[in-house]
Amino acid sequence: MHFDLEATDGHARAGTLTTAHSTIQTPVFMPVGTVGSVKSLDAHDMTDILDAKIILGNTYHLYLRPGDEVVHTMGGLHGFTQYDRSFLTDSGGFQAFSLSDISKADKDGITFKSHIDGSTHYFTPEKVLDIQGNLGSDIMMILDDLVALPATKERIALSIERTTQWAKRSILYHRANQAQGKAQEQNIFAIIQGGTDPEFRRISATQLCEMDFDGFAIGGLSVGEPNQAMYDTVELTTPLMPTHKPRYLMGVGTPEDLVENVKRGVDMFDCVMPTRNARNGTLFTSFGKLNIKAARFQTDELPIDPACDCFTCKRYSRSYLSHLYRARELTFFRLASLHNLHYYLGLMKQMRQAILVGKFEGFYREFYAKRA
Ligand code: PRF
Ligand code: ZN
Repeated sequence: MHFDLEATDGHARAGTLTTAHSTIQTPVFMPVGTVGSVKSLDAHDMTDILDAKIILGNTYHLYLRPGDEVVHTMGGLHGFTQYDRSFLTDSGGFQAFSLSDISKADKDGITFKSHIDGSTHYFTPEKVLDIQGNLGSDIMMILDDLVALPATKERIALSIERTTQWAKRSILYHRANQAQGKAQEQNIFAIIQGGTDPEFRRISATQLCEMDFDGFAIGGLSVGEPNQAMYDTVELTTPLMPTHKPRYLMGVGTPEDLVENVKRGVDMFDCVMPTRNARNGTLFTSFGKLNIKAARFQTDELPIDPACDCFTCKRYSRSYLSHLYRARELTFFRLASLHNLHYYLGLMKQMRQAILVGKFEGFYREFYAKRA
């Protein structure tokens, strides 16, 4: 993997990330394809219609079903899904923690129960890299130890200590695999934890950024804390991260969150929001959110956003989409997801363009002015 930082404007950055499967211009938003599909869409939609260069998959889900061995046999995520560009896979720690009835971390890993059949499983730092090896993702995330907030200082201290220990095991294991000729095309990112406590964040960032990872993520945010606390935490963390490696803010966020965190030096994002909101009728536009459920759209001949040139807006009226939504037609999920993802990918492109020409501040003002 290669990361080329092309321009900075204030703290905002524009770069190019090259993996074995695609060239990714940053800042980038990665659509979420948890089980190997971005919900309601397929590889053709992601490539030919949306032109997404990287999508996110989940170790937790794919390990439980269909099983990483099955994916491996079918040619890894690329062969299995027929999406031939980049995949980043999350490690499973966060999903074990948020989806499992019970999950319990000890010094070596995380025990959890499957949300599918209740069976018990154990993830260690090495095990989640083996799974991601079978998945063949371009970027693998390390196992991290998460805490439910609010948490005691002692619990957060333990979380960052464990995350550092697991990071050490992860990088050793991965580099040893590579020395044996394995995982040659795979990259590995560490995940900074520490809640919203500045001191814990500093310790976690410093310890992890000393290690030889290909990139670094900021985890443990967007878990219910106030927006400003997230922004402040990102603002104090990014200056502690290496300049010439990609920075990924996990599970974030709203369009405003993307703008605020690009401004603070983040390069990569993922979030279920554009696809999840699409499915419940909330559509993102240049003038803010539009709820297709509103009665006034039943006879509205305009597209979702007259300023949008997506697949859906070029063809269909609010009236038709309102009808599909009310009739619970599956076609609605696809058309709405295509629009929302096009909006998210377009927003990132606009920010990148503004950074490249040194006009991020102007972009920022206009972004908010249009939504006022
Ligand atoms: N860790 C991992 N995955 C994540 C997170 C994290 O902290 C978050 C936090 N918003 C989303 N996804 N491994
Ligand atoms: Zn559109």
